[in-house]
Amino acid sequence: MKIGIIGLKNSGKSSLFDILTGHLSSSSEKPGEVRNGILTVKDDRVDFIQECFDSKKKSYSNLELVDLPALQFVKNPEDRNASKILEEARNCDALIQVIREFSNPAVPYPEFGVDPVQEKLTFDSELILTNLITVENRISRIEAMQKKLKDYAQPGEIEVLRLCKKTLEDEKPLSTLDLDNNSQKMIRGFQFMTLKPKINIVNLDESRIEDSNEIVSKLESEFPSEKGSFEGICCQAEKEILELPEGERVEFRNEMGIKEGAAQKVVEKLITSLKLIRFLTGGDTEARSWLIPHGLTAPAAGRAIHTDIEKGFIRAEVIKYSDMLIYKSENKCKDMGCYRLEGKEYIVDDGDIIYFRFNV
Ligand SMILES: Nc1nc2c(ncn2[C@@H]2O[C@H](COP(=O)(O)OP(=O)(O)O)[C@@H](O)[C@H]2O)c(=O)[nH]1
Ligand SMILES: [Mg+2]
Repeated sequence: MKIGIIGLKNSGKSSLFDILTGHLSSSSEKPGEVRNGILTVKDDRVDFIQECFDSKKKSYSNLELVDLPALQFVKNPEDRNASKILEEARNCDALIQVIREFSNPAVPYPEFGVDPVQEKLTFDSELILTNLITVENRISRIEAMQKKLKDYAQPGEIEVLRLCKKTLEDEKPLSTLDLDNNSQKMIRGFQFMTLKPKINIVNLDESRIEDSNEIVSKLESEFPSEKGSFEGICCQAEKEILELPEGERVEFRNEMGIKEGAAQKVVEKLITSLKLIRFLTGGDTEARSWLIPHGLTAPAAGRAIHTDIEKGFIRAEVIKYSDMLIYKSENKCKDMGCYRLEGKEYIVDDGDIIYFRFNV
């Protein structure tokens, strides 16, 4: 799963990318360059499973991260460089929008000053406008072609696009539209950015870390349709923490009043906003977690490991994590009747420890 970091220039996108990927040298960042990295989703349950199965190694699930240079919303479609960055953003499955709250006058800020509400409004309206241009172009094209060929375009596509146009003209993101599956399918190819799942990270000033809840509440009341998607962190402080030897980090956190690591907070937000779950696997060689969308059946979940599991699925042998916490071994779970055999209709749950039987 690929997550793009977007926002205005100097909002702190690259700083956030460095924190989430554990990079410490954003000085290596070249202007205008797209950077790719990996966000490791740490999970204590994997450590526990490793002990229970006595596995040689452990691996956590990952998310791909993309540090996108400030999007240049140029209206001229011939501008190749700008459209390349937009294209990268379109290819992401979800977005993290960074909003500047830190003051630091040495870092150039937008003409309206340092104002998170204005910054979000400005950036959002650019996204909306970009989508509106795409929608209008497509509608004009369908209308022109339908004069020549009666059945040009899928039936119903133009109606869905007109609905999108109306929403965007009302300055609302497409995510506020309640589209049925069929309509969603019709517009999937456009990869509309205002339709993607998104979380908002407010990059706090060092002096306002303790006001995080208040700042986040204010933004949530200004943007009610995105309630629950905001999180406040201070990129500067987090970077300083990462540069410290591990033993000194906790003390520094306490001094700064930062309870939880930023990476953990962002990961939790992503998991809840994107409706993801993690299932686990254990064995002699490896204990591991797998990140998947919620609601998948056992064979579809197995695809995260290998497509053969889905193709040749026989059954899933499942231990609930809560049972493993009590009995601490696979055999004990079996003895206690906590080893469940599940078929292809089984919907995988967060924390399921699964052994897949398959045959290809
Ligand atoms: N004081 C302060 N400076 C920050 C903070 N976050 C980023 N900066 C600085 O702002 C500048 C721009 O940040 P950067 O992450 O490169 O922004 P980008 O343009 O969105 O990628 C850098 O010099 C950062 O060190 C912060 O929380 N506090
Ligand atoms: Mg940058």
